[in-house]
Amino acid sequence: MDINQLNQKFAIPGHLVFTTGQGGLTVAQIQNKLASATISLYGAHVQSYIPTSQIELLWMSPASAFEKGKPIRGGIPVCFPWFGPHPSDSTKPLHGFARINDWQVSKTEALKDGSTLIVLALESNEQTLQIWPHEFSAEIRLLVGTVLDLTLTYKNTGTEDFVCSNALHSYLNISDINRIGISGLGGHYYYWGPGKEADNRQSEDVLLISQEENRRYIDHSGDCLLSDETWQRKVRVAKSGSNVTVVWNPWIEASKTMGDLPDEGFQTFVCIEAANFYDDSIVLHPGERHSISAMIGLE
Ligand code: TA6
Repeated sequence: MDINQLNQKFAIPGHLVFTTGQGGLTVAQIQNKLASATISLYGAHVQSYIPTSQIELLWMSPASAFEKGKPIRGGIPVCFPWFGPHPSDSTKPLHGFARINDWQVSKTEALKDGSTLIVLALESNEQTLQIWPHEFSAEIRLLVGTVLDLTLTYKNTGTEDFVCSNALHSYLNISDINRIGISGLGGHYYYWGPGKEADNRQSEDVLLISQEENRRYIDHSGDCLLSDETWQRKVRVAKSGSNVTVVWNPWIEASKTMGDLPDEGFQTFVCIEAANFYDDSIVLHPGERHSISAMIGLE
């Protein structure tokens, strides 16, 4: 569907309109009494979420490509059906193919509480089956209100079991990496980056970041609270259907290796991601489904 057709079928006056976004990608522009958001149909990717009268909650790289075939750097990439490199074939796209595919709009709705819902869908097709030989249907429900509420649900529509991993890879906008703290992770064990064992344990209650971090906390299903001293705000990242939480900041050296991230970009974001990975990868029998959600909002 082109933008006119999308607007005829799914626009909601006073809530949602489809427009051409950066790089010519089609976006749903949501503006209601509670918040505004920009959601790209490419990747079902939330690019921006701003509660009314507040500063942007998500971080977007000024050097992001916004080009089909490449992931958008920032916002909330949807990592599916695998997280990180493909387990056995490193030529396959990092973090799966969901974030580099076009999703279809299946529903929009203005809710009574003033929030706006958009539901996007992706199904296995010839191209996905070549990369990942499993039939599936996936939908992502994005609810834009006082909280940004995302739920990715995927179903095994094939005849064999499949195993997958996933993440809602939120890039959170911060004033300064040296002036934030993340609580909710104290006492939990984590893998560090590609490490083979979750043999690190966070002893402190509040995580401060002063170097590259790539922590994958296991058995963690609770909330994280991101406190920003300069902006005097706290952002809660709550989740469900996820037992792994990832905290990532590339810091100085790794940032230099990423073409779509300015060298100093790491100073103004931190990723706190709801994930299923490692022993918490999801096995689905034919006909089964699983959902993972993230709820991001100000305290
Ligand atoms: O979630 C952390 C992570 O897996 C890191 O290892 C880092 O590679 C990051 O995601 C970004 O991945 P990307 O493929 O978007 O460059």
